[in-house]
Amino acid sequence: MARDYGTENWIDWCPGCGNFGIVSSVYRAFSELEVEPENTVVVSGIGCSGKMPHFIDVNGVHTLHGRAIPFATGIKMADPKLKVVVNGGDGDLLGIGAGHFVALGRRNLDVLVMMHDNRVYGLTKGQASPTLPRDTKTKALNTPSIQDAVEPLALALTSGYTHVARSFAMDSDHLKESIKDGMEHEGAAFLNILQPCVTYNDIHTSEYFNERIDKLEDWDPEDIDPTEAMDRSRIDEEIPIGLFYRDTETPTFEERIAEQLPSYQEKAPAEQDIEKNGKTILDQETFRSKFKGNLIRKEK
Ligand SMILES: Cc1ncc(C[n+]2csc(CCOP(=O)(O)OP(=O)(O)O)c2C)c(N)n1
Ligand code: SF4
Ligand SMILES: [Mg+2]
Repeated sequence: MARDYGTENWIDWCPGCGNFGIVSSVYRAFSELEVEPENTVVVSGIGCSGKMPHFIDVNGVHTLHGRAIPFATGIKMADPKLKVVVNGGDGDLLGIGAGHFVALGRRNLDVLVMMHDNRVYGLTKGQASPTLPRDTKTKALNTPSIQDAVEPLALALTSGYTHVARSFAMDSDHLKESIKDGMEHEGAAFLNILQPCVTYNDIHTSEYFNERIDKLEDWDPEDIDPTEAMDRSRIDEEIPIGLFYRDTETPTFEERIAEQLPSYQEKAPAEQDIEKNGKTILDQETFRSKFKGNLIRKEK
């Protein structure tokens, strides 16, 4: 059941925050997909969005600001059978972490990136994030922002992500389905989630998004090129949401490695003994017995 994916940790987001919509949609998506907690890892950076792993009962790593994607890359490459999901803020992924965001697309590594896009730095009290449009004055700013915004979907499409979608934190059914689609895709998947920050963003509120959102209809995400997807995803008077682009032909990074190193898919690095100068210094059995206590999920 969806609630089985919750934890006992106190959720300290502000009442009404869009992050509640995101975490509850994750529970529903994981439940419907029957996600195996022991084979799933949620990786986050720092921000209000970065707290996600504490509230989802699968493996989790709360890393450094901007560095969720490098951690996720290491985890996935060490053990390709794991399902790896990144939860990051717009500042985390497109400010300090922008280079890593681009690199993941170029590699087409099988990781789902969910971006909590509230257009502000929520945790540090509302500064302008890279997705805040120029000339916008949210309540924590003294004067309107003088920087242009990055369009996350356009960047994902030009970086090489093979699954590119947008959803809305307050539309749980749409978001749950978008998360499921992203999890099922094999390759780098990007899901931009429009998320109200009720405390610091008084411009891009739930009402603002509800008035403008337009769900994609009659659109085949597989029968187009990235430029067409970019045109269709552009935010104008209306904000289109849905799956804009999917490419199942481009090889994943795991496949590219296996082509050069056939043993990679037979025995992943995480399944190998640790050796030094040809001698085993830590075998798998000893290694796993040391961590056994951490691998048992609490009875609910
Ligand atoms: C290296 C580093 N630089 C800056 C910070 C301070 N910091 C913490 S969270 C954050 C921004 C959070 O904004 P965002 O990523 O959009 O997440 P949100 O809180 O909005 O979910 C910043 C600048 C930090 N923790 N580490
Ligand atoms: S500051 Fe904004 S993003 Fe952070 S918990 Fe509060 S409402 Fe949510
Ligand atoms: Mg943010």
